[in-house]
Formats: sequence, structure tokens, C-alpha cells
Amino acid sequence: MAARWIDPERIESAIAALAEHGAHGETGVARLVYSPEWVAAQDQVAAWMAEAGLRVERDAVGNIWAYLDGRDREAAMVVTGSHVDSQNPGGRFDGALGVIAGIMALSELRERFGQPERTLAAVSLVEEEASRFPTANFWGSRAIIGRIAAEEPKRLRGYDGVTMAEAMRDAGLDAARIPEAKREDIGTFVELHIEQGPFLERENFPVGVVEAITGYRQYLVTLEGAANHAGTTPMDMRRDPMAGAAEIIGGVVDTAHRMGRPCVTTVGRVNVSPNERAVIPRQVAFTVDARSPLPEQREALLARHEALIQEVAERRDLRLNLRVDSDREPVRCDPETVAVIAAAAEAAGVPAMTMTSGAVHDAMQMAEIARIAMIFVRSRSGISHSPDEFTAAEDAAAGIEVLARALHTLAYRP
Ligand code: HGY
Ligand code: MN
Ligand code: MN
Repeated sequence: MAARWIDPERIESAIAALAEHGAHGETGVARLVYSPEWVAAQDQVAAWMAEAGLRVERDAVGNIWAYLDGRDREAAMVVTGSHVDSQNPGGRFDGALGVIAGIMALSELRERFGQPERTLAAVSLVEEEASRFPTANFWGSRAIIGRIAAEEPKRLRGYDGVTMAEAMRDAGLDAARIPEAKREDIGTFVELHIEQGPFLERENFPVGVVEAITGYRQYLVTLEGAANHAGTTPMDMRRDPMAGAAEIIGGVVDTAHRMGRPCVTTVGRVNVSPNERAVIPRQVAFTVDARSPLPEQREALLARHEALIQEVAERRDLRLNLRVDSDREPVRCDPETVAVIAAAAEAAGVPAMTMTSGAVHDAMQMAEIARIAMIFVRSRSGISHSPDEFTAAEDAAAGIEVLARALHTLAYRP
């Protein structure tokens, strides 16, 4: 195999260095948005950007931008990047690899080809995972497209009880200035990310070219009944939210299973109150995350889930609160940019397979204002959102070369 534009060892050491900020166990990362670890990671990223000879800027929400200024300052920018926050705990690669890839790609392009025609930018986005604030999803990219509601920073409260506005203040940012992060100068956004699924490994491709990103909806379901004694209350006299939750959880998972691929449904978080062995609970709250890249299948899946939730709550006489925390229809990548990436892979001698993303990504938000596309890199055993997440440095190097070559096509031709 020909030598890659980027030395895999450099990628490996950058991944390891970034993973020190928020290290969790041997290989995990817990880097929640605006935490001290997160601040340290963004500072590290900014230092790398400056070392690469790029012009560095921090915006009002905390995204960090690195520019390789183009000759034509009026032309819309070509941007690449991903997010620096993690699941709690997650792995070292989710988001982080895309941030590192952006910096390395721009640095390489600068050295090989000098100034581009259009400005190239690498961005380290503040937040994608909603792992600290349950409904913050895509905080950084939403600020860029102007989709953060004015009251959100004060309304959103993290699992730690801190509001978003307070968390931003702790990181030296003023939530009142979020609107200043909005941009209208992005023409194309290309995000490199680990696949997080099993398909590239199974089909034996190091790299994937993403054609579409799944749609999803995330709910918080809260069922309230009557707390009572576990020994003295006859089964037919109970208003038991746990019995309702069990029925709903089993039902939604089964529905997704029966509807078949590519739809998926997950219940990943449950809160029981009072959570005692001998007490019928008063309240059970749980999340439902339902997804499909097929618009009609997503609608059908969501309709079935909602009907089941209502029916069980009514039949069991439980008070129901059904909150939608995040909702996004599937997004198609821009066909021309997808073709540019496929051609870049061919030029780099990197076998690449076209595919759909089952994870959601900042690129979906950017699609509101720009042409978007994504490059995936193989995940070992398809594992992600786990400290066991791993991507080989050689695969990452192949993906970053494809990214750099695609950015070259997009930004250097007149
Ligand atoms: O849930 C997702 O797909 C994303 O990784 N946060
Ligand atoms: Mn991610
Ligand atoms: Mn993720």
C-alpha cells in the first residue's frame, strides 16, 4: 500500500492526547460539555490548530474554528469538523477523530498546495451527545445555524442540576451572546466520523461514503401512579407505573424488531421513584429513542410507539407525560459532494463503500444552511458509545486522506 498523506502514528498519538482530557478507565472518555475536561480538550485543539499554521477563532458558544484563508474571500467556505464532547462514558473516537481529522487535513493541504481558492475551515464543535443536558443535542451546530431558542440556556438543566447558562459561564462563555455564533458563510460541510456500526468491518472496507443520515425522535415518557405497600395492595387495586413501563418498554422494542431493519428503538435510561424493593413506585420515567432512515418507516414506527404509550397509560389509569426531547427527519447528503468524496477515495486508492448512517450527527444540522456529506471510518466490532470503541490508525489515515483530497477538490479549483 502506498504511504498515506498522514502518518497513522500521528493520528494515534493525537487521539491518545485528547483522550487524557476526561479519561475514564483505560480506554474510555467522559468529557461533558463545558466541564473542566472539556475546556482542556478545546484548549488542546486550539493549540494544535495554531501549530498547524491556521488562523484560530473561538465563537460565542465555544466552537473553535481554524481557517486556511482562501484567495476569494467572498466565496462560501468549505468546512470540516465534528464534536469534542463524549457520551458519559464513551470512547476516544466518537467526534474526536473528526476534529483531529479536520486539523490534519487542513495542515496537509496547506503544506502541499498552499492557499486555496475558497476558505477552508476546521471546526471543533462544542456538543453533540446530550450527555450532560438531556435536550441539548447538537448545541454547537445548532448555534451555527441559529436554532437555539432564546430561553434554552436558562431552561435546560443538566443531570448535575446546573443550567446550561451556568455551565457556559463556568467555561468563560456568556449564553446571552449565543446568537453571535450564527453563520451564513458555509457552502459545504463534510464531517468525518467513525462508523459506530458493524457494516464496514463486515464488508471489509476501511472507509464509508455516507449517502443519508437516519431520522430519529427521542422521548421522555413519565408515568405516574400511586405509591403503596408491596405486600398489602392487591394486584387489581394498583396504579403501578412500573407495570405500565414494563409493558411499554417491551412493546416498543418488540415493535422495532418486528418492523425490521433499518428501524431501531432503544430504552436507555430509566428513573424509578422512590426506587424501593417493597414499594409500588409512584413514578417511572424512561427514554425512548426511535430511528429509521426511511421517512415513511420512521413515521409508522413513531405512530405505533405513541399509540402504545397512550393505550397502556389509559388502561392502567396512569398519568402520562410524553415529552419529545429531540426530533429530526432523515437527511440526504448532497449527491455532488458524495461523488467528490467517492472520487477522492478512488484517487487515494482507498476501498470505500456507500452507506447510511444509523447515528445522528452535527452534519444533519448543518444541512439546514449548507451542502453536507460524511466520511465514515471502520469501527472494530461495530462498537461505539462505549469505552471499547476502537478504530485502527491505518483506517483513520485512509479516511483522513480521503477527506483531505475531497476538500482539495472542493476548495482549490477556481
Ligand atoms: O445518538 C447518536 O446517534 C449520536 O451519536 N449522539
Ligand atoms: Mn459523534
Ligand atoms: Mn455519539
